[in-house]
Amino acid sequence: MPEAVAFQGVTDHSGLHEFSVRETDTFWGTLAHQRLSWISPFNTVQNCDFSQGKIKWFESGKLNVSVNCLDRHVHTYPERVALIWERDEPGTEVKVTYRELLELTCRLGNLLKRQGVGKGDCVTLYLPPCPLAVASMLACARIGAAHNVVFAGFSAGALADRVRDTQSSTVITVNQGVRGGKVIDLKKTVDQAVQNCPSVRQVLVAMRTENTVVMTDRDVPLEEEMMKENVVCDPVAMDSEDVLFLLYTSGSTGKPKGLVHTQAGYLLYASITHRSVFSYQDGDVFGCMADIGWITGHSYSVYGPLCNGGTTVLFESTPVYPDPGRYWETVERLGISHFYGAPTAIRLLLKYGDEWVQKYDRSSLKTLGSVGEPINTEAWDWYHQVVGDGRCPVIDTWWQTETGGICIAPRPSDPDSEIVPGMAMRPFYGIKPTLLDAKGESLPGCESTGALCISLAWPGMARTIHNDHQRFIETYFQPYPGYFFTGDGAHRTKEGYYQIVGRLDDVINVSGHRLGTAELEDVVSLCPAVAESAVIGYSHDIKGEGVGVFVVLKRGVQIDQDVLAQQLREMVSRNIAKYASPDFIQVVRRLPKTRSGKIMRRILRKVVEQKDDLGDLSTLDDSEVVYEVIRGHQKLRSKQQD
Ligand code: 6R9
Repeated sequence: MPEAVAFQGVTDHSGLHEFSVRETDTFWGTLAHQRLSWISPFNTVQNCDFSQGKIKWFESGKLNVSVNCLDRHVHTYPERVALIWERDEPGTEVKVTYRELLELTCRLGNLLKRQGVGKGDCVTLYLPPCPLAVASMLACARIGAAHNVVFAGFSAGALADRVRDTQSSTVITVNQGVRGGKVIDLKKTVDQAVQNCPSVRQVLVAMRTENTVVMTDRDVPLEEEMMKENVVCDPVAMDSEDVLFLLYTSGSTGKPKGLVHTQAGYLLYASITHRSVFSYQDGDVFGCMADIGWITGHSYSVYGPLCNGGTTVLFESTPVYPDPGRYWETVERLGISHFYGAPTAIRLLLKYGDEWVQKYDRSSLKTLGSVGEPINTEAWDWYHQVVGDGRCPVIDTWWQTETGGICIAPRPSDPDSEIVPGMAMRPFYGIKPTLLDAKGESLPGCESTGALCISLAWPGMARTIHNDHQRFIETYFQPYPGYFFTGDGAHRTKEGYYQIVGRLDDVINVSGHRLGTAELEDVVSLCPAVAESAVIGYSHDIKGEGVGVFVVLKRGVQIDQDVLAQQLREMVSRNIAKYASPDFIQVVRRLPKTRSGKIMRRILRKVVEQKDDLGDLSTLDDSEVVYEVIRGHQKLRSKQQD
């Protein structure tokens, strides 16, 4: 790591990691000076107190994130490509230079200002990955507004919840999205959503396709109005701890959490991890396949690469459109050096065979990354051997919406240090993981398994949950006082490497997307035929986890199981998103419960995974229920196989 030069006496990777967790303020303070452009300097590095959920970095410093991501690069290399928009239609990519992206951002910033948006406001973006989406994010940052990107696969209901919770005055969308050859009516979804959102004054509509859409008084044609604006927009000086963005993610309750990230700490952490975890260098082409609607898109399609003056790919399509060679054809055509994808996509492509990969020239690739869920060794090996021809390191990166950037990954490390398949392995600089047992005792020594906590604050961590600081404290800081609790379990090997075991709470990970079981149960319970339900995640060979729904019908209700399943799937798509749609729905007479009335989801999961050992059934009110559920599940399976 070139930064190591700044720290006296530090010669190797472990020395630098030790230094970073021992002299945290010196470490992060030095990097913040080196790597960010400040309007006025900060006077304290950190001011954090986990017991109150207080996280503050670089206080009294002022800066503008869009200046760090654009202006300073425009001064040195205006014609360098900032974005490559890999549109759904192969071979139609669009390149945007730093100069062009700054102009686009300024025009949009001015347009937003003209529409009355300013510091302290929130703008919701319901957009697929595209240059206008990135420019909208940066335009918000430029004028001091917060952005709230909602994944454009979410339903009108889910979008409305997020718009209302943020009290957004403005929504930005496109007439239609295009993905996998299909046209998606995004503006229509926005129209539906904002009907119930009184805070929304205007909807800016960009044109992704040529099809016109109905425009109301509230709607503003984005391109047309933007072209009337000046290409210069003065950046607002923001405090380090002003809000940069909100991003919603699922938790243990029915209500998603709006996690809040602020300016300087987030940007520093995104950029430093982007550079050193992936050894990103000038001239490289960074291909993060995640949608901008997730934290991975925020940190590694947008903020990290742009802060580093890099070239970043915005991928609008799917891994199988028009065929399963799409990723590798894109790698060849765009000369991608860093490919950062999700295990679910790798598992899917592996099934199509090696030919789809080998058809294309992948010699531009240097590093392969994985994110979002555990990567099993079969997928890891295929990624390494077939995609990377055994010559590119595979970097399994563990992190969360809450952490802002990568916290555990095999790199950086000393040159050529070992990488163990399927493991995130090494904590990043400044990150001090701790494993705790059920009693909250820190597990000493090396080999152990427990709740993954982090014992020191780092600049990228979320600052609060929007409108609910108490929930922030209760979720992350109260379970293990003195520590940030990640919600994941982890194993530490005798070498001291970390391997993520999975969630310890009621969150399912479907194709790398988080989904709360409570959130789904709330939707299922809206169905008039349903008296009670239990939603579980179970291991699924492509999606990582599948979604299983058990329902008890109301007394006297007679409904065909297929009709019910159809109804429920529709409701889930309408109220949450398609990815949340159940893989199976099983009607049961009763659910296994403890004597105190709690549904034992753990047992249902084992039934579905066909585990012989169902664990301790002694706390069950009536263990016969379990056998009934097992018989019902076998029937359902044989029916599905027919
Ligand atoms: C970046 C992102 C976070 C949850 C996290 C964990 C799971 C992410 C992982 C991983 C095993 C990895 N997760 N990366 N599990 N190995 N490399 O995905 O953020 O959407 O907030 O999800 O995803 O369970 O707690 P987010």
